[in-house]
Amino acid sequence: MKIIESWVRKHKYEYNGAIRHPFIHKIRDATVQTSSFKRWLGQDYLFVRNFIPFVASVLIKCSKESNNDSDMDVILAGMASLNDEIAWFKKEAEKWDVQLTGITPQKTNQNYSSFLESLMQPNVNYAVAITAFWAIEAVYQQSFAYCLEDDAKTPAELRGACERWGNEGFGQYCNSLKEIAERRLAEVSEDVQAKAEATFLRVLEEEVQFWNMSEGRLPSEQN
Ligand code: HMH
Repeated sequence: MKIIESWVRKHKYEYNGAIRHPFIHKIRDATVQTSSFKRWLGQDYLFVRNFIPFVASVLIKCSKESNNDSDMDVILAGMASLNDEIAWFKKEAEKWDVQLTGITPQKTNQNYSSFLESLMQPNVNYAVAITAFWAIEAVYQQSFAYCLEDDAKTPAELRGACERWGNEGFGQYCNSLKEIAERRLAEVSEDVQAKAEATFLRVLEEEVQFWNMSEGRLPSEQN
């Protein structure tokens, strides 16, 4: 079995915790509070602004270490979609009357950004960074695709957000990231593999905290 696949199985509980969070369930059954969605929107805009330099750092690692040209094309496409994402956030924020300028990142968001920054260091192995990149995108893809299933009651005004990450093209992009990660993980030492596994788990934890924050829970109330 492939490495990431085996981790997803091994850590099924943690993985499901991230992709089937109460916040997502509430979007799916139309019980999410507007204030939670708006909080998520503003904070996620800030998150994405910090995610962009992280992706740039993965692109740099790729250019230095990758033995496959198409890896860079996939990451570059990811960068391009972040450009669209920023534009989407600005438009969506206007629709919901959410102020994006001067918005303060919450503690949970800051913690996630610090973690991303630690992964941007040049000494972090490309295999570890690309695993994190895949996991971050995959959690959103799986979460929002769940809100678009036939039996989902996701309200019309939230469908745009769900389609942004839950669409099939984004799913294919996540699969491409996963394939890159699988290929690189197969080539590194067990020590680096262990680091990548720990990083995967950390991403799941950060994602859960992020959903918690969106629901208005304080860090002390989490878990
Ligand atoms: C918190 N995780 C968070 N925000 C996002 N936009 C993504 C993942 C996917 O890009």
